[in-house]
Amino acid sequence: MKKEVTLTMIKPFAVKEHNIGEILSYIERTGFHIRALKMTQLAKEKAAIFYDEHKDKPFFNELINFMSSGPVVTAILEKENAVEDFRKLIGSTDPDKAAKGTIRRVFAKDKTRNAIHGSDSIESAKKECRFFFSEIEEFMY
Ligand code: IDP
Ligand code: MG
Repeated sequence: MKKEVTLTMIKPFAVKEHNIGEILSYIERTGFHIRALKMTQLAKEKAAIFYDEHKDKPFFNELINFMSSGPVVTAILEKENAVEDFRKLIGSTDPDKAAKGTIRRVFAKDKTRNAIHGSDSIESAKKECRFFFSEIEEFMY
């Protein structure tokens, strides 16, 4: 199977709870190769662009406020079938529904503070990698 990249972001609550190391370690142990990594904080405007597809949802403002409330750690992950496998690894959006052993089941607090992001398609992954790592072109295949 062809190698793929996906974009992850450890969200502010998980950063605040000192879970960066454990989450990255889990990601590496399950076969993902970290190709780029940065810690940053999203301005509200940037968070709103990232989550533009949800702009009409009732939770949008809460989501944007939360996502800009503190630092995030974002990374490009590489693996065969990375997009689909990483979505499986993080689990359902709602941590109460996330399967045992998934990152959200272990580290999420609730639906908003659900610990981590993972791209939902190959197309989104490319777009999101470019969004955070515009300086790195070689990963954008
Ligand atoms: P995903 O992160 O699993 O792809 P999406 O539906 O794309 O889930 O939603 C983006 C983010 O918006 C979620 O990760 C979560 O933080 C937040 N979110 C989604 N649905 C709700 C909700 O019903 N209440 C509060 N926050 C939500
Ligand atoms: Mg999504």
